[in-house]
Amino acid sequence: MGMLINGTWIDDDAAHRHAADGAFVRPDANFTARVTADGSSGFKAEPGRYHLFVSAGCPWAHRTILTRRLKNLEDVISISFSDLPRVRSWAFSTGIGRNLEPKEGVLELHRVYTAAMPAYTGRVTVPTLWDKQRWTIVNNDSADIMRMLNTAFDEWGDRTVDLYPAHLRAEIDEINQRVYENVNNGVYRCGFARSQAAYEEAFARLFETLDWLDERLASSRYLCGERITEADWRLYVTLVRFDIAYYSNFKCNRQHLHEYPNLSNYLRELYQWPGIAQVTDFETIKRVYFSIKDVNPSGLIPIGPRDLRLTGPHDRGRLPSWA
Ligand SMILES: N[C@@H](CCC(=O)N[C@@H](CS)C(=O)NCC(=O)O)C(=O)O
Repeated sequence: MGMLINGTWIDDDAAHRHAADGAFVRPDANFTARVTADGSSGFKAEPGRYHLFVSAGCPWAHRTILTRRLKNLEDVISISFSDLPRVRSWAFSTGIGRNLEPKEGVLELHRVYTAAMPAYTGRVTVPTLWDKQRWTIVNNDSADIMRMLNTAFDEWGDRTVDLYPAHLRAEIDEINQRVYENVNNGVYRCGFARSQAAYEEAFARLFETLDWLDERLASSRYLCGERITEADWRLYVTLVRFDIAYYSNFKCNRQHLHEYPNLSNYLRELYQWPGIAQVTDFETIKRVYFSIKDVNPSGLIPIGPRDLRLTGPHDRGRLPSWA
C-alpha cells in the first residue's frame, strides 16, 4: 500500500503492517487536534473553512460522510471524494487551491500530508480533515471527526441531531470498543491476516460479536435502546459492506449478513434513513475493496450480488423508538 517516511513516499511498507504472529495491525491516527465552537483549540468552527478528503469506499471515511449529511453540514464543510485509481496514495481529480492542486490531473493524498508536515512519517489515510485557513491537517481519525461534526458546527448544522447524548456516553463507548475491535476492524483482521491462526481467531470473534448484536437487536430498536446514536452509524458502515465485500473478499463467510434476522432488518432501517442511501455508494465500495491487490491479485470486480435486500420493508417498527 505504501506510506510516508520522513516526508518521502515508500511503496514497500510490509514491515509496518503486521505483527510477528501474522495479525493485521491498524496504527493510530497521527493528527489529533479538534475543531471547537469557541476556537479555544486553535481551530474555530466556521462555515467554509474546513475540507474533508474521503473515499466513498472506505468505512472510516463513510462515518464522516454520513455524519456530515445527518447534521446537515453539506454546505458548511466542503468535501472531495477520491475519484481516480490509487497510484500511490488516494487520488483526486480536483484540488483545493495553492500547492494542493492536481498535477498532471491528479492530487495524491500524500501531498496533503506533506503540505501539513513536510517530514511526516506515517500512513496516509482517509478521512482527513483539512483547515483551509491555517493550511494544515486538523485530524485524521474518523471517530474524532465524527464527534466534532456532531457538536462543533451546531450554529450552522442541525442541532436537533445529537449522536452522542451525554446520558448514553458510557454505554456508547463500551459498545463502540467491542464493535470496533471485533467487527469494524475485525473484518480487516480476517481479510489481512497472514497466518491461519490469526485469521481463525479474528473470524471467531467477528461472528461471536455479530451473534451478540443480533440478539441484542431482537428487543432493542437501536444499539443503545430507543434512540439512534453514533454507535449505530459506526456499525452501519461495516454491515452495509458485508455481503458485497467482506463475505467474499475478506473471507468472512460463515454466513451472509442477510441471514441474520435482526441485523438484516436493522440494516434495512438504517439504509432507508433519510439521506443515507444517497451517501452509500455500492459501486465505489466494490471497486475499492476488489482493487486491494493483497487479497484480490487479479483486481477483477465481481458482478454480483444481484440483490442486497436493503430496499424492502423492515420489521423494526415493532420496537419502540424515541423519535
Ligand atoms: N484510524 C483511521 C483509519 C482510517 C483508514 O485506515 N483508512 C483507510 C481506508 S479504508 C486508508 O486510508 N488506508 C490507507 C493506508 O493505510 O495506507 C480512522 O478511523 O480514521
